[in-house]
Amino acid sequence: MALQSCASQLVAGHRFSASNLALIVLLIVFSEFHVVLPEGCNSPAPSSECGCNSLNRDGNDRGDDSFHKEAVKKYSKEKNANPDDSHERRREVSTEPAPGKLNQMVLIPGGAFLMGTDEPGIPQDGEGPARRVHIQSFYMDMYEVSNLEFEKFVNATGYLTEAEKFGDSFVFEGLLSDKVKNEIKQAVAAAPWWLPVKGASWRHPYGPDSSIADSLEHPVVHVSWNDALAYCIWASKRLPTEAEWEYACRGTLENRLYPWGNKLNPKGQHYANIWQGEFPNKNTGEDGYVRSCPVTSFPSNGYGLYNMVGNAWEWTADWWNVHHTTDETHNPKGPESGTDKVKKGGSYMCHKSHCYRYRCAARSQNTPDSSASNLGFRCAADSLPSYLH
Ligand SMILES: *[C@@H]1O[C@H](CO)[C@@H](O)[C@H](O)[C@H]1NC(C)=O
Ligand SMILES: [Ca+2]
Ligand SMILES: [Ca+2]
Repeated sequence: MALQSCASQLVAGHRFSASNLALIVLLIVFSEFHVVLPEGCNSPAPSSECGCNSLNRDGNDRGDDSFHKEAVKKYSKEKNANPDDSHERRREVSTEPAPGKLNQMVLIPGGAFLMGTDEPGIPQDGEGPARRVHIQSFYMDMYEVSNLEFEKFVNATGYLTEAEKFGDSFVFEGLLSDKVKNEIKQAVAAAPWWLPVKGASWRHPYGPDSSIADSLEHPVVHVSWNDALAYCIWASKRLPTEAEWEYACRGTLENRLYPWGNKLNPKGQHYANIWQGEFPNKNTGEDGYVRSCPVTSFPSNGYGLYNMVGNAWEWTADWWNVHHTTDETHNPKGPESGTDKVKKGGSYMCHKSHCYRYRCAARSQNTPDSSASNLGFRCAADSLPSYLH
């Protein structure tokens, strides 16, 4: 398989010390089993790869819904309403979230739309074909889940994210201090700007010497799909399906590239937090931000949703698959099982030259236990949680 050449790329040119053995193993395992080849390994096309989908832990992909079932039990209202538990379990018992500016939802009225596109920017991602999809009314978070809201969840439940349990997470090199960078001897060869950083987590998004003190209103990052689901269940919400996410992204517009239309910068204005300049060496921050921005920044789309594209990638409920039928469907939920989950919207690292994924039809994937400095989420719900009434 072509995979082998990528595997050798992955470790080529890096020195490994004994203390890095675990990581080497992780990288090798990753390189052997990762199912989606980084761009360039299998395609002569100009690179459209941000390396975002290379950031998978080798993990024991459950490929089923066991985590979902566990989390539903652990973070459910029923469970939370039961106060006579042991101390240990009480820590897991959450109070109901308080309504705040940042956990508001909007109604997305049901309807039909064209999901995907017949003019894919990145065909191998399975952006096509365009297909007619019916969506039932649902609620969507106006904003990406912020550090502030995630901290409420962690305070209430004692939840430990997977990055904290594993002890590391992937951080974009350009955002690390020199001190942290110099301690790291390896990278993902197909995407060398991604470094596995010990101590990186949602509380320390740019490495152990960083904090969220000044970015409480920024999207929480370094959260795995499993972490995202646990949060949504705690908040009496759920993750959006990919179809719901894309329907919401389009903001009532038919068959447009972006939530606001087809022009990236209408009237010279920026509508999303992406990358300007030369990726990965120079981000001019022309849109105001070289890293994440507050979840309330930039104009909202036709449904009142902010930062659907750009800022942080957003997990969806669906398993990943690149083959879609053109059959008309109702509330599709994606494949029954898989190894990776779908993420949507691109991030502050996306540039057309390298990761043209800040479009509603664009998509990418990671294993459900993966986390990175540009990957977050927002929740959906069938009905408005009572605390938001
Ligand atoms: C979480 O708990 C800490 C420590 O008690 C507190 O300082 C912080 O304000 C709490 N965060 C939120 C969002 O409530
Ligand atoms: Ca930017
Ligand atoms: Ca986003």
